[in-house]
Amino acid sequence: KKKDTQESSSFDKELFKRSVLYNVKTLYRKTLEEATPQQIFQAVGYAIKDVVIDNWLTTHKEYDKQDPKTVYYLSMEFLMGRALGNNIINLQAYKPVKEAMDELGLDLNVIEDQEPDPALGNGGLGRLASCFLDSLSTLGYAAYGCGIRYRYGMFKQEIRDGYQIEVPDNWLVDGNPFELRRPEYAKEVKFGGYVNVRIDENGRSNFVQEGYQSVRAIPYDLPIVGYGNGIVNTLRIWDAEAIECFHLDSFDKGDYQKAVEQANLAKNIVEVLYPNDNHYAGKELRLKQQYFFISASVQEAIAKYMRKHDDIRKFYEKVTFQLNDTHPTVAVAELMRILMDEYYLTWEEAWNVTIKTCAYTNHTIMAEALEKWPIELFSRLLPRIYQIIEEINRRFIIKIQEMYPGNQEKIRKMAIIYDGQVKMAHLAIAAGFSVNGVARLHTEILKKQELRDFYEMMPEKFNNKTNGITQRRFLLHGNPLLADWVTAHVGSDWITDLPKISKLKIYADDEKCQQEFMNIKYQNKVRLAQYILEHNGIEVDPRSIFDVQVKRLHEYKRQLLNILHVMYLYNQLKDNPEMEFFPRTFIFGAKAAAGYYNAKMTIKLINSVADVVNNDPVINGRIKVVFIENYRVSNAELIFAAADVSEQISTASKEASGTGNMKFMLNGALTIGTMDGANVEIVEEVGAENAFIFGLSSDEVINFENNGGYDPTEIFNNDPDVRRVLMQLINGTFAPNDPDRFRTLYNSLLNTISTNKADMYFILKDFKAYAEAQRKVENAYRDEKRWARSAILNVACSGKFTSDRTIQEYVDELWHLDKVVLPKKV
Ligand code: 26W
Repeated sequence: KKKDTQESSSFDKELFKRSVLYNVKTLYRKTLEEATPQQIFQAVGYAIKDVVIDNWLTTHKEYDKQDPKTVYYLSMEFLMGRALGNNIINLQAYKPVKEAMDELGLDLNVIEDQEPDPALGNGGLGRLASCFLDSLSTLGYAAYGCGIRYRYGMFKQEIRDGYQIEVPDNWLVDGNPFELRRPEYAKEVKFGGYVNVRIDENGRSNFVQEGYQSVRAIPYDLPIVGYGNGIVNTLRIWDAEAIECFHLDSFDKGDYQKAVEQANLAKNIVEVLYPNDNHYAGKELRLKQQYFFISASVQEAIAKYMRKHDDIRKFYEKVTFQLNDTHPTVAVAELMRILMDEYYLTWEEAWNVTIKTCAYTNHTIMAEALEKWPIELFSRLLPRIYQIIEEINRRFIIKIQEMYPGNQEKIRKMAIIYDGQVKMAHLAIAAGFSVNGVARLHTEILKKQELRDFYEMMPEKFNNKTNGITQRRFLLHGNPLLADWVTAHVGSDWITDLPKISKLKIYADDEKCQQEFMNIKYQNKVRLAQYILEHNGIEVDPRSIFDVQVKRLHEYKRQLLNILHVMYLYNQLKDNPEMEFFPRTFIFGAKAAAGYYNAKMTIKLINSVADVVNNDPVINGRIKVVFIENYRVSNAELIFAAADVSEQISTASKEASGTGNMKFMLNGALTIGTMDGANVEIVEEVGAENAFIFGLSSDEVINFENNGGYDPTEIFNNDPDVRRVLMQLINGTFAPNDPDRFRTLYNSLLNTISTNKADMYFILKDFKAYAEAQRKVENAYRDEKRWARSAILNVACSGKFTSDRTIQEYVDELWHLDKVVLPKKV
């Protein structure tokens, strides 16, 4: 009955083995026995790349022939995670490769573990971009991801004495076997100087930038392998190099100075990813990064188009630029610039192309994430781009006035340039054909609240695209036991057609299936327990409930609510050691932005609670708290597979979508969460009886925010359980040597000096409802059959949340790409 998850393929195992041995020899002058694990990884990586390269060539030959419309997914972040395992999976070659490794006496898991995680992103937005690329290739659409080849990605997190320490992530030290340097496509990107009008040889007056500094952008291409279809798209990330302008004869002081400055500019630009998630810092270097990769990407997209077409006015028929949040929004002005200054289109012609080419995705409503650049900085760094944005703004304001004559308020709220600032979201909305949110609730909030004025003026632009995730990485690769089990029951169609997984529903009540499912979950918990023992030195019981919250650390995500609840449980058990209590392991994983004090103190609090609770003989192991160091894509795969409970407890209205919630669901964890982001749609699919929903609704939150009426001190005064937990933040229970350590967290909840800022995220307001939902979790888990049934139903109902569905919606409604099919190999 059992059918294998991985279909057999034409993969030549013997050739592959020889290729690995050959690579070890030619790269390192070593035999397999002498090579280090890292060297073996490199050799295997190059051998896989050899296979991928052929498909990559074929794909692009076919693109050349068929000339399909192409999407450029423009993003400051791509959180790709390791490539080796994923490429092998998508080549449908996992089995033969594993056999080949076995025959060479190598362990594929160990080899995969040698690869550093390419962590060129912060969290949700960057990982979404990577899932989208996987789906685009798998569905057979022509696409480029365009981004930055940061020398240092997301910092490596070390926990010392319970505190987060940021360590540089030098991910390229050993080289990246999958990347291809493409100097032949280098582009020049100009900064600073001033704009001049020049009459050219044809008598045309022309805007030119003079007195600028420039850098050379060099693309590195990474293959994006489609699942089982031979399609390979490209993630193109740009490196910066100095443009040498040393002329020995004109070696005067000015030139020397300029040369050194240009060299520094190049070195700095791609040095490091800004580790801020949902927080705008307004750093000049960040704007340089944005224009750098956008200018290079737009130049190349146009050059590529012009190699095959002659009318630039029809650019939009073959190209879409999807802007991943506002970070790449200078693309609209850069496109206008090239069309007008280099192709001599009129403003109207250029605008017609731009507005049909660009589309914007909004990923957050957090006010502090909005990008607003000071005019002074913007115009100094990008003088010509600023001029163009001024003109876009001037014309946009005329439009506003036409629609709302005499209404100054509208202009104040909607102008692109106002109050000395360039507002990137307003530019993106005005200059594109689409504005989309990333979950149904989020899009509704955009339309009714955050972007209401824009929605009223241009309702046709607004649409929703609920996020998704790739099941290839987060089930097939991350959870092979469950993947095989699913395939054994419903066949392997789910790998490229996730809704087919709903066929599992008929097994939800089958006791044998329930047992098999729980057994697989148990084995995955053993695997994670092993990881935790190795990395944290903490022993956890795989029979306990694995209750997991992994995501960026942010106040709105409310890790603080979670740990306060752990403290509350601890108090209960201390008071009443004999009470019924099902053992629970609370697992956290999160990076905090380096300058985010409350977030960092929350990490310290979690670790401090862990120290006390894990070692209290009265608790006797019934509660364990684990903070997993350096949460990232590679250990995420282990964590999702092992989770029983998925914590999705953001303040309603704040989490645009969430995508971790979907990864947990796919792996059969039950959600405890608020009606926020995509949780709403998850519950809609699986049924409220198979999740634990609690807390304020987004309407209630927004109502409190707009009209006041919430006072956390009231709860503090009237609820002894809450009061006790809060007092423990300032009485040294978890910081005996420094009782004031968590005072700031305490103040964030109660500070009465500025009442409207006290407990902004409604932690106390939701506390009791959360505790109640957690009691329901415990009771539900005691009934193993009922739990297994719910867990299987979560897997079975996860079909909607594949990024394949999301991408198909983008294609059908916004991008209108042509499907590419490769000719059959003979
Ligand atoms: C300018 C600083 C900055 C940096 C990153 C502002 C905003 C961001 C991102 C847009 C934040 C982000 O990652 N948002 C997340 O996007 C995911 C994918 O759509 C959603 O699932 C998350 O809910 C949302 O927080």
